[in-house]
Amino acid sequence: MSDYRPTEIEPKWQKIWEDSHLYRAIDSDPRSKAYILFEFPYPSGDRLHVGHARSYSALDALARKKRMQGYNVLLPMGWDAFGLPAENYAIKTHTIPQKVVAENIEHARTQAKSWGLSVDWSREINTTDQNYYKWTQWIFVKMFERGLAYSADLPINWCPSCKIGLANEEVVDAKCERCGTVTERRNVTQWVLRITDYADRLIDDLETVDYLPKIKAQQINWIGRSTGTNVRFSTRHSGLDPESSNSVRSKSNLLDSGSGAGMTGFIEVFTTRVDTIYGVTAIVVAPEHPLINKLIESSGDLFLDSVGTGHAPSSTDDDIINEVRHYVESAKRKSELDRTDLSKEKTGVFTGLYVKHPLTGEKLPVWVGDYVIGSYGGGAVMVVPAHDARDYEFAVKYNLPIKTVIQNVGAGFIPPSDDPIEGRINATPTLVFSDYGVLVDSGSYTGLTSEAAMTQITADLATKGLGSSAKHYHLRDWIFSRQHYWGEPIPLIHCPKCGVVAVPVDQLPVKLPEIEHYEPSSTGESPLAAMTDWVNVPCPKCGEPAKRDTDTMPNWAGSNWYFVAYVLAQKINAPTLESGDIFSANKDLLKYWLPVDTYNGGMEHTTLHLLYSRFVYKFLFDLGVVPGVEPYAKRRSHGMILGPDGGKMSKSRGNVINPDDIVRNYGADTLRMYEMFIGPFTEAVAWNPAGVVGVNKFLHRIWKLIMTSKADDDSNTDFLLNNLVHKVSSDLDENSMKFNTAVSSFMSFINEVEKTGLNEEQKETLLRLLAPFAPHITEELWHQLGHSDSVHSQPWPKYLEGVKSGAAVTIVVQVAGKVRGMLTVSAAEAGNQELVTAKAFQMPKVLDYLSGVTPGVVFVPGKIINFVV
Ligand code: ANZ
Ligand code: ZN
Repeated sequence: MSDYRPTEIEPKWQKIWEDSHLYRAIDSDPRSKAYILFEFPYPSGDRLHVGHARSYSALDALARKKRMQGYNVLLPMGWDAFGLPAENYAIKTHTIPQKVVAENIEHARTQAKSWGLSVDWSREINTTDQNYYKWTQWIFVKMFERGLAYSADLPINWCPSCKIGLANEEVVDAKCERCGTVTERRNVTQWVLRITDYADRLIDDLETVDYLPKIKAQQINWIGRSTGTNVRFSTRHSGLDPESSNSVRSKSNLLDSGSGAGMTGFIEVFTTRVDTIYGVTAIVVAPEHPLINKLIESSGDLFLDSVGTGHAPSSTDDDIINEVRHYVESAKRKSELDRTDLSKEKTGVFTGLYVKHPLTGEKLPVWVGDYVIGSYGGGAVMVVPAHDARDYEFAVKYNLPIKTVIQNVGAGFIPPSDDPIEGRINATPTLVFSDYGVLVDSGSYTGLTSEAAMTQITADLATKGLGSSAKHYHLRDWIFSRQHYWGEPIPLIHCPKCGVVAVPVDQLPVKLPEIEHYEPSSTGESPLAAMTDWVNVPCPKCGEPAKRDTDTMPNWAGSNWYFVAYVLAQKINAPTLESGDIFSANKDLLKYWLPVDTYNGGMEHTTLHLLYSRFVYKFLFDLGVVPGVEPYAKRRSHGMILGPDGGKMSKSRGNVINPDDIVRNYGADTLRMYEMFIGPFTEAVAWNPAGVVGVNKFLHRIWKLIMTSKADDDSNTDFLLNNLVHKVSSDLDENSMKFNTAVSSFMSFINEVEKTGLNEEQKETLLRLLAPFAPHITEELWHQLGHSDSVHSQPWPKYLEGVKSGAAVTIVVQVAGKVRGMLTVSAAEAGNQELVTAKAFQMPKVLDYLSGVTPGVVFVPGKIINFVV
């Protein structure tokens, strides 16, 4: 054999590896375990792409090195196959999703196998397999039983084109994430998971894991924990000036009948800046605030009652109510994203109501404005135009006074104008001072720092029963219902007598029935609702006629626990009739393998997939069925691969690189090594066809070097090879992930040794070192060298201390930090301080400065010697 022919050797070795179970992970083996995970792919019609190959090649290299280091490695793979893409593809191709998914998986599996991944294929899982989703449903039933799943009438984002309710995170720029259509809001009864119960733990437990800092930040920001003060603005006006006009009223009955956090007689706001409370000039409530409903409903009699001052409802009152009603209706049509977009103009309407400032007793007008979100804090804000940009904008637009109460420490103080109008006109948004500072014009708090004032004011408000310190989260509960066919059926039954009943665990899975019309229905109901045979079932509790829930789970459901499923894969795929749950029955196994040691995937999954799966894992921990509170000890992310033109790869741009073509033309080893070589792992990089050719040439040179070169007596090769061992060992490591520099150090090594050649031992070391990157060529060459075992079962090469170079080394000689000359010694001598000192003392320049003194010596072996006087 003389030529490197990847298309011949690659399939050959792939088959031998598979037949010999070379990459099997052994349950409960006494070796240390290493669980290495890449995100399982969605088997789409577009097949696996070069982005998958990037992550899989790199993680496979890590796994292979770990195996050679003596670890019991688990590198599993499976298919995340429920969800809209498959359903949409099925609709497009007029093929049932079951068939589409089976074909796509078949194809993707063939692709992945052609890349020579050291995956333990005996653990392959598929989220759409009924044996798998039985347990997805089981987790839901447990959540339901524990009160973590509840139903709610919620305004959902409705995509009129996909005809589906979307979670907030599936709406991007007010458009459907999948099809780009502008979404609408609709109220639908949904199943919702109480992820907010876990908000603190989802933040605090991050301290126990090793994630890229930006990934941790994403988790924390998404949860959005914010600490501050709830402040109550009283709606009773005793002691205030009597109102002088009809449009200025104290509708005490109306307001007393409840608002805010269940309090009566108050509007409660949440603020992170209670130090600015003396600068409050209005209150703005969200259109969804209960007060607004009451106000709208109060037209006519209730309105009359609520005035409480005996005067008749005037046309002004009706005008106000109508204006508020219109405003609220138009707000409903806007998405939350639009409403909170800082660049959008703030709008609002005066409600005709007033509240009392809790510290000054001042009368403050109440407005309704849609930049306030109904579901956050108390659904109301105190408006501090001088110190909050949004409030400033609102105040300028509606002529509300602007009062400066925080002064910048250090910087020159801009005195507040006595004339609020003038202050308003002269002010520009850059004058909004939103930092902490020192309080001015703030009664007895004047002079305090913001920090001190926040503590003090919160305490004082608490004493008066008008406030308390508070924590709020931007995270919302997780809408878990989809009105679609291609998902796990929600395992609940609606009984007219017993209410909502969970399907008993021994009756799981609730199988997704085969169906003719799986397209979304225009009613917004799931297509399952039309399957009366399937829908009508006896109630599991009372036996009376009842109906199945017809919603399905979101595409996240299966990926929430798939890394747990890999551990139990054989048991999931070939279920026995064991009673009880699969997790409890296999506690020891889970304890052995979990948590995942290194998890890598796309940056697009580091917010929600990570958050959801961490939540579900914590829930499983609370059930006592998994061994820890965090599923992934380490999380990394790879950058995207862009097209050769530097743009995002897309069919429409025509810049998509198909990994199958690379395998066919150059072989999988070239694909793998190029994908690692392409650039820093975490960065987005453009595909470069010339780079592929370069890597392929490199592999041809390796082939030639191993097959033809002979030992040459050059003592420098051992030195270079030993350095290569050092470099590759530290680059190919889950803590550094410098796959690209590892590959380039192989390339420079080849440049150095190609002329001199390698001896047998050096060849073997090189092959072992290269095996994780290019598993096929190294396996073939290993056998060509006469071995009958696998290179992948060999120990990882060790870096040897003290291997010296035969080449010359230049050492910088300094006296008192100034360079006085260069000294050339052999590599063997370069680390010897005494010898280098002696030689340096023979240099005339050095002697000039040092004759007659005994200097101190600072020696950096192989680099610098500095004499200190
Ligand atoms: C007065 C104030 C003065 C505020 C100031 C800020 C600066 P985070 O950090 O996101 O929690 N806010 C409170 N509830 C809101 C709601 N439902 N919709 C919209 N905005 C709301 O933000 C908390 C701040 O956002 C609160 O602090 C409140 O404005 C506003 F100089 O209160 B602040
Ligand atoms: Zn019943």
